[in-house]
Amino acid sequence: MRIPTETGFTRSAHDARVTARVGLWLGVAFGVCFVTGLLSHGIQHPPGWFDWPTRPVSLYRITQGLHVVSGVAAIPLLLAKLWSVYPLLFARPVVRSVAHAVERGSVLLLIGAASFELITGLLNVFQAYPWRFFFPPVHYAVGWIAIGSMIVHLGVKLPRVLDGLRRPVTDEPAPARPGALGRRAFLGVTALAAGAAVLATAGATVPWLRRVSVLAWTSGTGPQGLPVNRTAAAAGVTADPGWRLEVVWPGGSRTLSLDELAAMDQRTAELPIACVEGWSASATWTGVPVSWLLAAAGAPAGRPVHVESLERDGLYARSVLPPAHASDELTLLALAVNGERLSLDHGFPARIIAPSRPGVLQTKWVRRLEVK
Ligand SMILES: Nc1nc2c(c(=O)[nH]1)N[C@H]1C(S)=C(S)[C@@H](COP(=O)(O)O)O[C@H]1N2
Ligand SMILES: [Mo]
Repeated sequence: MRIPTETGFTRSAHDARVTARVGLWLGVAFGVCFVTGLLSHGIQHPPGWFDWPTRPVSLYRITQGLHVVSGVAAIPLLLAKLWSVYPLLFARPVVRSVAHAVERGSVLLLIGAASFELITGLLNVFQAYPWRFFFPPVHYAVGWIAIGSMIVHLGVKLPRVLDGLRRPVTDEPAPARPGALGRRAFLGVTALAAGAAVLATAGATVPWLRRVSVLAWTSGTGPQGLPVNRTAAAAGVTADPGWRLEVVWPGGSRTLSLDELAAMDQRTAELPIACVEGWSASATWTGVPVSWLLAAAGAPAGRPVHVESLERDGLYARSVLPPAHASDELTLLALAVNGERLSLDHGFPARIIAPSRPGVLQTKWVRRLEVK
């Protein structure tokens, strides 16, 4: 099947074989991005049936790394896809039938939603928030619109997609104009651009790529060899010599000073901070496993634990450790990182650091643990 010739749209990049292949790559990138995004959302707002494992310790680092990398790869793929079909987008008449109108509408929605997701996501990687809405719920909702309209689009175009994929790209006609990109060259350039975009950002989460990742500045270093996401000054937190940790459970409570915590059995573990914004970094953390701490205090085990920060009203001043994380011995109330007492910016006097968790849930400046 050929793309209608009424548009004069038959050559090179503007060809069903090319469109189908770029579309397939884009579909895979979107699929990976959507599933890993759902996971990240589920971990941060877990429905009752959802349990996220605590092992391997880097599981969230990997899924969120895939989310960012697949989203970044999708940007050049979406541009190539639009380039490949754009004469069709302006084909006349605009509406031929009800079915055609629905199909056109779903394409518009898909382009709008996909562009919105990729642009806001990319800005988020650079920690830029030049908008007034709260990013996560909007990014999440529009993700559903993008995937929904993509599935409609794929359903409608399936015969043409399959036909395009079945036909080889190699039987090329002579170029329409001297120097015009042939089909294979166009696909090659598209793949290269996607690869370059990935390399430019993946260093934010893959340490050995850091040197080639020009855009991955966040992952570099900070105090104690680790980036700081929100400083103590930004959070309005100061060091308090009279600090005591409150531990509360149904029917009891205890407070512990920093000296008392430091005198308890400690555990040291290599654990990553994996920020939802895409950077991640591993460090060696030392502290009291939350499960040991609760047992020593006499609090019940196997329940969710609510964590509260000294920070008063920040978005990430609170988190909940689900039972699996609360009972994992690698979930630490950390007092030290990389062999030094925590600096104020990394959460002094104590912070949560747990395996396979988004950075937003690794609460700094802990003031209170409440077993529910
Ligand atoms: N109380 C509090 N804890 C917090 C945050 C915050 O804003 N407030 N930011 C979180 C985020 S988004 C990340 S990625 C990690 C980063 O930890 P770091 O600054 O020690 O690297 O801390 C988390 N803990
Ligand atoms: Mo983060």
